[in-house]
Amino acid sequence: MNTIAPSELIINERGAVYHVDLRPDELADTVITVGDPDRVEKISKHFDSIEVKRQHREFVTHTGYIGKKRLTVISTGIGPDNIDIVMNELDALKNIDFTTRTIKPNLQSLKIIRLGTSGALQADIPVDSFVVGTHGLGLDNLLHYYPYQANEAEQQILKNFIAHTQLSGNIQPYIATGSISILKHFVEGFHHGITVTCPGFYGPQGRVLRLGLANPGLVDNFSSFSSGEHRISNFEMETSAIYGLGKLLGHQCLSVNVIVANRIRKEFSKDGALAVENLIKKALSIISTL
Ligand code: R1P
Ligand code: URA
Repeated sequence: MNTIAPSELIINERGAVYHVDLRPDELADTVITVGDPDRVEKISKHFDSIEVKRQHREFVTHTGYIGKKRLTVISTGIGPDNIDIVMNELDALKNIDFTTRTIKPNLQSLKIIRLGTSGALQADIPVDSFVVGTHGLGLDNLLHYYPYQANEAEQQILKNFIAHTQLSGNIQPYIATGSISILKHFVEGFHHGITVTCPGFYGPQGRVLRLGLANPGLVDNFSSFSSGEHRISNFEMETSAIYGLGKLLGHQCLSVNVIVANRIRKEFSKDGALAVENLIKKALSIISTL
């Protein structure tokens, strides 16, 4: 059996995988990811008990229980590059034997739910509302480093998106679908739509401070896009990478975001902290029953 070399899977002296500094026994089967390290405590304060608290770099992890449900909440920091680290290390914790450094014969699936913040791209999705990403449409390039293949339905949306936005050359979009089985629990009180994932907050999301834009029409093109019943609801910086790697690794992933900015109405939440707290409470009431 092939063993995975210490240079490829780095395990520290605690027996924990390097970046997230977690041992296999410290990870629950249901994982909540957040971008902001300070949001981890805002979630775990709702747990009945906390058994594990770890921090290494931007990766803060708390594992504990709500009732009988064991949950891990972990911060990823900002961006798809961090998602590459977190998704691969979460999968390694579950599906690689750290003693023999071999892939386990029976692979297991994690439930991974992102609770994030995001910008709305439709006038009718107001600030402080909640959006579930039916798909992650990636303008980052992470999935291009893996043998990723969109299915036929995904390819059709992508084809229509490329035709509509005329994106080509140095931006090569990809698309992956969120977990339908988790999504069906997030219906009442949630908007649904395609979440676009951008490799930056300013230029890649059409924000102009001192620099101009290479693609000045991009945000308008997002808002006016539709493909059958699908339209783009929002953008942020992690979802497509979570959905794409989740699909390749066999995990069930869903991204749920609270809208802090509406880019069409040019509005920003008057109390973003309260909006995040409201999302956490509503999402935990669902996640604790999954
Ligand atoms: C940008 O401000 C960050 O906020 C959003 C974006 O995806 C990006 O990570 O999500 P989080 O609030 O989860 O970090
Ligand atoms: N996070 C983003 O990436 N964009 C926004 O507009 C708001 C939050």
